[in-house]
Amino acid sequence: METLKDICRQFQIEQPVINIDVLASGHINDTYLISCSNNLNYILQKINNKVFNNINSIILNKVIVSNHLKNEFNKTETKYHVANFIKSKTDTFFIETNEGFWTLMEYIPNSKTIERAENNKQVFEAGKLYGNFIASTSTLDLKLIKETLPEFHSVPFRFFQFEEAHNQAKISRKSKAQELIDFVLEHKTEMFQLSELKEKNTFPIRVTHNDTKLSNILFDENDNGLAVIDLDTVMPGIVHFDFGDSVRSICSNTIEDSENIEQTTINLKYYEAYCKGFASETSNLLTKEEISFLPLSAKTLIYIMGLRFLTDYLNNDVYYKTSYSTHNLVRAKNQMALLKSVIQNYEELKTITYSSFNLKN
Ligand code: GN1
Ligand code: MG
Repeated sequence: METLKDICRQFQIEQPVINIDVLASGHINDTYLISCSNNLNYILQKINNKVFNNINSIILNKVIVSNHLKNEFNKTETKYHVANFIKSKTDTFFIETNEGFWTLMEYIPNSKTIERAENNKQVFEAGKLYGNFIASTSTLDLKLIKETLPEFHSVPFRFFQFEEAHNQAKISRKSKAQELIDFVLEHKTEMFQLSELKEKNTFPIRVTHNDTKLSNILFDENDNGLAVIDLDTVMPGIVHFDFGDSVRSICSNTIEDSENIEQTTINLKYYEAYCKGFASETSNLLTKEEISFLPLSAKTLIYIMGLRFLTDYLNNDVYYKTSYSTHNLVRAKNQMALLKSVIQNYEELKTITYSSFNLKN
């Protein structure tokens, strides 16, 4: 087996590697911080080849979007950063070993990631950056971007996967999850709406990030947003995928791994800060239909993730990294608790959304 240092040596970096730290981020890929002797740092990532099998298209999507963002930022003198890919010594953007595919990227100096929001400013900045991502990629030719994980945010597809898992699940796991299973079935009709509207071409297709969690934003030490990272799931999609997934991840009062169901509620102050940040970059771009269904996207994306964690629990944990046997069940319960809170506060969410985007009710 090649060591991580051996892997790094296959990329075009001149200085020797002096330290490697594991970065505990993400449920799918493995990520490392590589420190070199001249104070230059890099991010090494092993892409999970069970989840991502069309590696060429994924890398191409990432490179095309990064280059496009770089050009847009230069044109508009935006302060945001884009992490450059370091090519391999054979001039490719990734290398392949028995264990999977590896990419190396520049580390953006003096940057930090945050797992859970600590103040309104961080949330506003995250909204602004993810809004900027939608706005900046709106000038990119959509035909260049491949759908690498088909139906990634399709509710009918995720529901079908849930049904398949349910049909073959162990009785013990099914009975532990019964309350959640009932909840999922009870809300099915409403949660299919966004996918149905997409099928009817109600919304423009845009370049979307599709994994807009808080930890995929880099901040500086004063909580200013610096960059959007983790472009693995960049695909053609609808703005709701990004907005809804952010609300799920950024505007909850707990993290998705928390067992504290009582505290798992929507934070309306954060929701407002997120909307304001997102609207500051996108309100001139989005259509009336897109804006009016943003609150529904919050419900839907929370439902999708709850469903996916539940499905993986019923499948005996084959997809997400887990640390204990009920880890996926805990995550699914957390997401469904958040969904209940969004349902209870839905009118307030709509009012905040429409006023942030200056849309008349
Ligand atoms: C996965 O691996 P990570 O953390 O970047 C998942 C996302 C989920 C997220 C939940 C390819 O992302 O869809 O929202 O976990 N990515 C994939 O934390 O399935
Ligand atoms: Mg990701």
